[in-house]
Amino acid sequence: MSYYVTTPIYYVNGEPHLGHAYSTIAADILARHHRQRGEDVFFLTGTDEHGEPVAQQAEREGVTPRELGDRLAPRFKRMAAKVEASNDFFIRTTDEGHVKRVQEVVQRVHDNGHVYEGTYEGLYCPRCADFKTESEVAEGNTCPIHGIELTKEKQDNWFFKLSAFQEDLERLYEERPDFVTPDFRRNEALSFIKQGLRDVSLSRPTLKWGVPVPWDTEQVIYVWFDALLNYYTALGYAREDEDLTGRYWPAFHILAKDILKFHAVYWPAFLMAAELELPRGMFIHGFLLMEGQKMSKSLGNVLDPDEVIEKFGADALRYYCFREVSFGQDGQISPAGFEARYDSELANEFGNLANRTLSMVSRYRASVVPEAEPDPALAPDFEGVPDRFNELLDGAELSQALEDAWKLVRRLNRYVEESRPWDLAKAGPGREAEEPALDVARLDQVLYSLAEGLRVAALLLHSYMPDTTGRLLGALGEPDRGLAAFGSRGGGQAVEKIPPLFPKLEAESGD
Ligand code: ME8
Repeated sequence: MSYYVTTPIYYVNGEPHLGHAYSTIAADILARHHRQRGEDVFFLTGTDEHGEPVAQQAEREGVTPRELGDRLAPRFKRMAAKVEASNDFFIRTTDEGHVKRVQEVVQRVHDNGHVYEGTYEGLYCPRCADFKTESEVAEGNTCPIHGIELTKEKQDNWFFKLSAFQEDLERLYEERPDFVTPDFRRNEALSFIKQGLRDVSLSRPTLKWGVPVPWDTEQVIYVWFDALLNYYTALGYAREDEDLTGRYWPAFHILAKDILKFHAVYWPAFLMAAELELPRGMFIHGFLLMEGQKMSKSLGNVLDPDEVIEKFGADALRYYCFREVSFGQDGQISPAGFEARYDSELANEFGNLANRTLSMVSRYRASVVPEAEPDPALAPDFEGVPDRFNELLDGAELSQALEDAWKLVRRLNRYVEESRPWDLAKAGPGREAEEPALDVARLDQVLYSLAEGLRVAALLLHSYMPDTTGRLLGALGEPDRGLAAFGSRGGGQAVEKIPPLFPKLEAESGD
């Protein structure tokens, strides 16, 4: 079975920030999770380098758009690596392979009779590269996303007959209720469709920066069609020796609500027009907010992923984002919030559990997990967990799945307190500490159950925190990475003690 997951491709009009990292991490968790399930996975991310959002920024900086892309694309590539993204390819829309394939598909849409020439007049946001419909315009003719004044623009160009796909789109939404998730986003997209679709520009005059329209050298392809097609084009040239399209297409898309319309309305219609298979689905997440506002380059209130990673580590960042903000909703993040969860959840709950378990097995059982039956007091908490976890991640419910895994971490900590292995291991009256414990069988069972529970939890958390859980699984003598049921592995493995997974943060001076 194959699984193909994508992030939006980010505009190279500013430095990457935590908002971009967020979508990339989300897609990475899904990619890693599906690999854990033994699937053949392809994970794509990259940069969107054409169109006005980039051309205007280049002009402001006094460089060419290509120079701007060449400077910033590597920054986005580096950000992906820094957050431990396991992407299989990094696409740049200036890649020759992309440009060629975009032209092929657009030509096909033209040849299939879905393109005509006309004039467009409307309110335009150059940051969104989007003409706004009446319902999308905020007070004072401003862009609701960027807060800037919209300009009245009139253009002669090529049009895509979006309106002709109205019924097909309505049918798609009816037949595939999970095409767009979560539900409230699906409803939003569907009501946009039901309001009545207008045709959209497929091209712009050539003085703009983009991919030439194959049948008209005066025009370049509108940046949104160029950009959306990245999901398709990449598979054609990501590997020199293999066209991956048949192997991976169609994709599952991760994106935020700002670009819902393009993905949930334009994109499926365009694919229908090109006679290509539609996406397997898409999950629309919310915004990370800082001090109540969307974190964004244009608003300037951004957190730099490098700084956050420097302080907390990439795994902690990956954890925090999906724990603090329910995936799908908007949510506040803050450095103080990071710190609080790092301390109380990662260092205290998870880190200590790992540390205690490894220490007790090494102290009381000479570093070998004892052979024993799983404790019936603990087993019900693990019942059906991997299946439910898979189901949640099938629906990209990243926060809910994480919550399920975390419940086990908390349960295991309570289990340590309830079963008090240190008492079980204590020498009885008149006995030496080295002598067998009072209840050898019970201590074996507790230590086995703890090590086994920790193994199961670490495997669940592996897609979220690959580095720390990888180290922990290594210390537990677990070579496999597939999800496992509680009790599915016996004892007998040698364990190792390791340094704290989440060392306590150094107190900052002045605190
Ligand atoms: O729109 N919170 O690029 P873009 C959460 N090139 N996610 C955020 C975020 C925030 N504060 N800020 C950014 C474009 N994002 C187009 C996309 S796709 C074919 C073309 C993430 O650089 C989120 O995924 O403006 C959002 O949809 C995307 O970055 C927009 O990135």
